[in-house]
Amino acid sequence: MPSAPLLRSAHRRHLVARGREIACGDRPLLVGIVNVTPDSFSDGGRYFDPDRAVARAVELAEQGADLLDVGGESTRPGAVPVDEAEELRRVISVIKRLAERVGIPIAVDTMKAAVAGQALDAGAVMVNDVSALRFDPAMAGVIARSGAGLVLMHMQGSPQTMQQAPQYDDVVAEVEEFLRERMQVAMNAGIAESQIVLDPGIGFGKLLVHNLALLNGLEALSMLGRPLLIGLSRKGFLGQLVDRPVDAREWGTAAAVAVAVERGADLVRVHDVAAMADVVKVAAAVRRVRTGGEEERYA
Ligand code: HH2
Repeated sequence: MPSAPLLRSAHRRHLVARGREIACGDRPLLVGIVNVTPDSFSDGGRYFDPDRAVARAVELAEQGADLLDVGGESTRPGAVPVDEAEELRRVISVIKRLAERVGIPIAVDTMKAAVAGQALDAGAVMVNDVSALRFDPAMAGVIARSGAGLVLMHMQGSPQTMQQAPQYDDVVAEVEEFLRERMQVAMNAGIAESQIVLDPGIGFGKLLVHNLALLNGLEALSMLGRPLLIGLSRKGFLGQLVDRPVDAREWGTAAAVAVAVERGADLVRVHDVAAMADVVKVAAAVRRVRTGGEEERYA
């Protein structure tokens, strides 16, 4: 178990996205999900209309989102891939309008370099690439040249195949090794360490037991020295635990978000920003007292 001062310093992390400092570590950040898709697993179709997507994103910002993550391609298990022209049509106008309306940083959730490039031109400052630079060989160059923030996420297989037979000997060690290697690939391509965020990829090629092990193992991943993002909102593993449909998993999400924050998540990607803001505040206070010796703050 590392000493408290080590954990404390490990938790103040410098994240820079296109010259913009994003304060990571002092308190966990809420990343509001904006799915401009007809088929996302939990809210597919609800915000497919661009006006609705913009209205939803503005609402999330007003509820306290620290960042917005705008995506035009579902990555749920078995999702049908979207071509570049269609993905561009879905996300670029929404990002452009949002960049004029909200002050918080905007990320684009895409595996395609062309979508990332145009999203950055439209006002995004981060790219959330769930393939961790493995899908599109041009992606690393776009990130390096633009100075954009970059989320590198672990996934075993592809969204089309990932839940067929996920297999690990030691899921935490394997995810850690993968993220270390992808971070090295990114840096070799000219991306600065300060641009990088890491994500264990909950639900991406993982069984229930793997997702639970990763939640428990977040502190180990935290030792990679970069901010940790976790996306678990309404996901299937919660459905397995609480036996509820996707739109009734808010309490399950709350419990998992609390554990993730207490274990070291720096950014949580959620659909329900208003509710999760309180969850994050409470869990972050518990973490601070445990890892930072900040009891006096709550005396
Ligand atoms: N999860 C989803 C999508 N993108 N990105 C990161 N970095 N981490 C995640 O865990 C993650 C992600 C899946 O959730 P959602 O966007 O709600 O659904 P869909 O992919 O069906 O649009």
